Amino acid sequence: ADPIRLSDYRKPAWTVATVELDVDLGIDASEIAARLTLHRDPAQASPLRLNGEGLELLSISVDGQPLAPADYRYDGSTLEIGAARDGSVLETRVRVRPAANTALEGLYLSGPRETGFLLTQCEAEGFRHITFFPDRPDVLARFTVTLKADRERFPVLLAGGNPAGAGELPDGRHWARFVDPHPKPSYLFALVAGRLENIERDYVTGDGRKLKLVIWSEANVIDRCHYALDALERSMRWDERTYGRHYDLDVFHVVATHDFNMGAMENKGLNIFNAKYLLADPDSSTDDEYRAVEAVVAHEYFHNWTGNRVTCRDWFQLSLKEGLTVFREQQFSAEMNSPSLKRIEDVSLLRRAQFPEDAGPLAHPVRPQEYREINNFYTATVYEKGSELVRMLAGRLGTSGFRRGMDLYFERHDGQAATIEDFLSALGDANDIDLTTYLAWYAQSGTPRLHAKGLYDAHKREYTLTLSQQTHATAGQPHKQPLPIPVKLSLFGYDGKALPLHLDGHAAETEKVVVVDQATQSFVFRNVASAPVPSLLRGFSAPVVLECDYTPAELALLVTHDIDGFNRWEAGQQLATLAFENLRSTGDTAACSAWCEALSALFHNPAIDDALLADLMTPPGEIEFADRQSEVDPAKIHAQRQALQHRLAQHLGATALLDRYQALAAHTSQALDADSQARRRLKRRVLELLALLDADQAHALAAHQYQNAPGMTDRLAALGVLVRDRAPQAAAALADFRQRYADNPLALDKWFSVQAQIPGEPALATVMALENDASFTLKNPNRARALLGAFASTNPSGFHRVDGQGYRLLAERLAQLDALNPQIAARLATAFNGWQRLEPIRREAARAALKELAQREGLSPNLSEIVANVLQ
Ligand code: B3K
Ligand code: ZN
Repeated sequence: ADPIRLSDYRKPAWTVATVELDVDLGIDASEIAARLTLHRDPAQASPLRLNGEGLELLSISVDGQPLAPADYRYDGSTLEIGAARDGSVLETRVRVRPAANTALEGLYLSGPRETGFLLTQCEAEGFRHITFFPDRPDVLARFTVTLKADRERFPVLLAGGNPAGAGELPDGRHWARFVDPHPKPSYLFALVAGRLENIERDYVTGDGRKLKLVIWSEANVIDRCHYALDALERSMRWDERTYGRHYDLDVFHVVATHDFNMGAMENKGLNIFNAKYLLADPDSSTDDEYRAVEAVVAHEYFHNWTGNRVTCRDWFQLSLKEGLTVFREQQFSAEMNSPSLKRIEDVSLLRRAQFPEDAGPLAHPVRPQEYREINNFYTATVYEKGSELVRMLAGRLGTSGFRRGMDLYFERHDGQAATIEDFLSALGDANDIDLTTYLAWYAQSGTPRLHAKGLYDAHKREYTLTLSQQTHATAGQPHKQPLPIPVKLSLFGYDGKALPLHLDGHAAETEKVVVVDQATQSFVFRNVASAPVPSLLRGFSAPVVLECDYTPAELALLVTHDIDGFNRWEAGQQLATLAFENLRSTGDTAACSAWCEALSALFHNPAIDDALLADLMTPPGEIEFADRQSEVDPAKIHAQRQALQHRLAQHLGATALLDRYQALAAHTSQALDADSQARRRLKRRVLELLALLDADQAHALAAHQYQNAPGMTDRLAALGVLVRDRAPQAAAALADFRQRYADNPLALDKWFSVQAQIPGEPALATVMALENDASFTLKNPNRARALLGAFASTNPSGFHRVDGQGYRLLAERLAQLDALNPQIAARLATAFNGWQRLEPIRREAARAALKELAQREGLSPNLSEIVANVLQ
């Protein structure tokens, strides 16, 4: 089939004012009766065409008249009806099969058929698997949903909107009705039915609406939902305080499921969460997972305004809701936790996940021009780079200007399906600024490289900074334009003090933003007493790769003297990268020594935060290092990165590391406050470094830490060290973990992942053995990701075997998985991205495995699109 193109967008020829759904629920078969009131755009002549994917049509009528087979045509994906007029009422009845739905899109069963519950996932195009509808986001309709089911089997019946009645039916059945007063696109529809428990809390919005917040889960995990409920309340207050946005229904339902294709879903009034991002307790969740729960709860809640009240005109605009909502979540999490640590985490994610995407055959603009399978475009580019674009806009406008712009955006587009242009116009108009130049960021793929060169003229006391930008060609975009790149900068003197900046007569802050919007631009700073060290792109002010020929001493100065945590970390990353590259190319150790010395000074500096120190002592990951090379040998990169860390460990010394470990280990609290989390983070890093110097001692400490851990963070950190090192104590710890969490699938996922991450040669045999574990199944997305995703996407030295067996294993599993769940198969297949830059032997092996996969019969459109794109 041809791709769908943004340039082909047409307004819908038919819209739907109201939908009444009557759903008769059953595990094997459910019946959906739909009554749509239709409107026709008088300017368009097309007949009524509705989406409907694989539906068993039981009856159909228009304006009360049953249709004869000759009156309509249904080919399994489109229903065409000649007889419909403006104002017509269409009634259909269809049957769907939830228990047989392994794709987890549409209406499906979570859990075993005897005890599991029914739920839906509609974004992006799942609603068409439930009933006939113009399943596109610019058709906004009022939904009334009535659910009917056996009371004993389905005691809880939920749908989006406000509760509007419930009651008994004959034969032990019951019903419940929900009316959503807010018109919404079909992708935000949801229902849930089954045996579920709940916890709830009253909430009064800032504008006086009294409502209930209710979290639902299966009985055995309901005790682990309290943290999410607190996080939800914090998110709601924050959105009121920060953006003046209040919740708008009488109830907010959140449901946890173990069977979910993604993290969570913002269905109006009925969010559905992958249990991984909702459940949290100290015994089975790490500190990182607690923060992830808070972040995802906030993200989905924030969608109520950025996504639901203002939705997207078409799926090309996906970043309008996703980039913006990720940005809002990042602001929230920064306020709830440490801003520097949050920024470090987000920039690391961008570099690990988005930069490689933007550098290879899967590169696409934040607003793609075309797609075949929309589910393949829920990418790091749309989400994370999209968020960076919003951050640049927000930075340009300042806090109050951005708020003014957001207010205008909501005022203009509430209840509408909007575009990126609408967003930029609202932000710009509210501030009398033309932001249209930023549209180029949405249209152009590839990560710009920003080259910086400084020249100091001692005689004139002038410092000239020349910044040039260049973006490499990407698939379909041979020629790139310069983009507006905001560069936040400071100049440091050699005494480590930030200098006042005199630029174009303006004085005299020590930090300033210059915008580079040409290929090359120079900025002249006057009155500079001595040659400065520039600190560029502070706070990561634009999603670019900075290339600046720093000397090791200059970077060390920034690591040592910058007071901003993020910038200090960033300088450390650059210094570690320089150290890494010099060691491998020329063997020159100067940068490595500068890195070790700067970190050693910080290690002994009591003023620095433990968590920041832990991050500072972590060099960029193997994927980030690989991203900078043209002939990648993942085994070598692993070894070289280990060697770099070994030098750091040596420099710090076993005694200092051991002392620090013991001091940190003296705190045994499992509290979640920032200091306790920070200590655990540093303790783990120190133990990992110690393991490079004195394995026996570190393993003994890890075994002890494993046995005595008060919570999952310490337990998993210790297990990780033992397993990755294949320490003699690993087997016992793994057996203990396996048994301890036999009934906790989320914890068991970690047991799979930690073993799939064993570096190098042994990983493959481990993964293959784990596939035979009784609890392994390809049917559960979390489990498949925990084993195969961890292996293929987070363990480069294990996956990229020189014999190609990693590639063949993945290809084989992708084909199997594809038959069950195409979305998950397509997502895991992106692990092949970057194969073109592998060294020749691996490259050929990867190509062969991909080619063989591409040629298999019957691949889903999802998987074929990724495989074809990655191969090109
Ligand atoms: N909007 C959903 C993602 C839906 C993915 C569909 N394949 C979750 C989120 O971004 O909040
Ligand atoms: Zn989202």
